[in-house]
Amino acid sequence: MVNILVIACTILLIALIGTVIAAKKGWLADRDKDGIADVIEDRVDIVKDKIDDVVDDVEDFIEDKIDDVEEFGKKFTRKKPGRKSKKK
Ligand SMILES: [Ca+2]
Repeated sequence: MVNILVIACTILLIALIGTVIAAKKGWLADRDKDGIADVIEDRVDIVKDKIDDVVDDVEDFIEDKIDDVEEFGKKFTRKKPGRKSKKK
């Protein structure tokens, strides 16, 4: 199992280096001339968008949970009405 992962990573790395070299050499289109081929940048943008969506969902979920916990905490820490806090 680990071998498959290592091989997959190696292939990806070689492919990445290959496209970077190809972009540098001008074999692949590179709009902004940063050495990263457009093909890769477009892919990365798509992946980033997907990650952003997932992160937003997770953040919403966590915020909901924090609200729940705060509501839960308030029930226990709520001061009785009319009682003032002691002065130091
Ligand atoms: Ca580029």
